[in-house]
Amino acid sequence: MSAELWNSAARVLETNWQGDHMVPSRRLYPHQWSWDAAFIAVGLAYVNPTRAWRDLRSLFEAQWPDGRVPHIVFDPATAEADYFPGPAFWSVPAYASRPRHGSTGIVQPPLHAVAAYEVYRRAAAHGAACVQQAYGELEWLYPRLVAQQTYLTTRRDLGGNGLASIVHPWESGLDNSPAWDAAMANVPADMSLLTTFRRRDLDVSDASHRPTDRDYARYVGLVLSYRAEDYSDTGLLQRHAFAVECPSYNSILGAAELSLAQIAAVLGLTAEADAHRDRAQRITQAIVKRLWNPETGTFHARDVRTGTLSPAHCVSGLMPLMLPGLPAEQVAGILAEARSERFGLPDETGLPVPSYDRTAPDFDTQRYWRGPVWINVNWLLRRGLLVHGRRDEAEDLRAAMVRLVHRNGHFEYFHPKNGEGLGAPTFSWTAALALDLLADRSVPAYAKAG
Ligand code: 2M8
Repeated sequence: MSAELWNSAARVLETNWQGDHMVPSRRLYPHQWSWDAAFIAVGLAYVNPTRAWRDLRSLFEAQWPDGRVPHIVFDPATAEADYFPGPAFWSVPAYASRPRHGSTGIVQPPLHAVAAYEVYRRAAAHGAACVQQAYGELEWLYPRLVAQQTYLTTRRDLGGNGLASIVHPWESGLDNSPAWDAAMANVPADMSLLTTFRRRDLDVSDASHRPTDRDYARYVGLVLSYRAEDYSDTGLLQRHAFAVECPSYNSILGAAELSLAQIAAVLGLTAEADAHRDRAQRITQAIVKRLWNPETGTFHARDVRTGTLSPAHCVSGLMPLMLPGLPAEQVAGILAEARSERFGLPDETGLPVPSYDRTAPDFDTQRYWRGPVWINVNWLLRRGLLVHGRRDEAEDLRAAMVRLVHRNGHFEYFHPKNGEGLGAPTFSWTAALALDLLADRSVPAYAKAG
């Protein structure tokens, strides 16, 4: 089974390569996406490390002068009509050496330092020239990764609590997650906006698997609001209808500091390595202080505008497990939640965990981030289990992911009851992470470095 899966995954990554970047899927997502590039690099590291570095470089060449790494880098060869909202809609001005309309103005989870360290770590298997290449790439990336963290921890600390706020659900990567329902209820849904634009996603996928028109009216309205001031973050909380501290986003922010500590150590920057570890610890503490609900025993998203925690139990609440400094009480809480009937680790269902609470009345088996199983968040959860020494459960989860993708294909997401493939059929991060799941059973290095 593993050779067959390995080869099919490598083929997906071959098919979706577009000269200097990888597309998540040719039909549905014909540009480069930010956090996809991180997951993809982890898998490309095995089959084509040069492309892994090229993909990360293409993304960071589009970094804004303020440090933000855009959530989409637009491919100038792709027509405006092939993705909505496209480059003209975002209307990003020219910056640095980039032409206008080159990217979006929002961000995605900063997983790239984690990915870059993983690609570096694997270089040894490809020989000395590859190690030298990896070192050079880390040198180039390091200051850019630091600038990304600085942007998120300063300009985007809208609540002033040491956490980054997302200002659009797309920034979370978990687009229509129920985690945003309460905050999104306060965002005006101007349905007339949809008469001016056409949803391209519905041409290429089933409407019952995608966010609703009402969601899209709000998504578009939020882009217009941020765009109105050229994506400035100054005074944003006062004039923008959505600002949320997400446990998954901020856990990745913390894990990135730990990977930056390792990258700094490789580059001989010892004092900087210590500073990154301190920052990771501070982010971990802020996540516990702001996003832990002792009554539910898990983590939830906090609406910065109203100060309230979302009541929804979402897979994002399990993500702080990837932080080695998480206190024992919270580790135990996440493990209990992950094992419970809400999420049911594979010994209950044989499947990886769903994106949303299986017992919730609005659990939806098809609609995107409101129920289906996604490989990327399960891959992060498995890392968390390894970080906290839960090797057996990590192995069960690994086996469940491998089984699911082998049986059903490299789909974007999967039905949480029968495992049927949903969304895009040849999806890059599913293929890339399948390679990693086949190849690597080690504990993430930053957990051991402590
Ligand atoms: C999905 O998001 C895009 C918008 O960014 C979309 O629905 O059009 C999400 O699953 C996101 O996490 C992912 O990065 C992106 C591309 O795979 O697709």
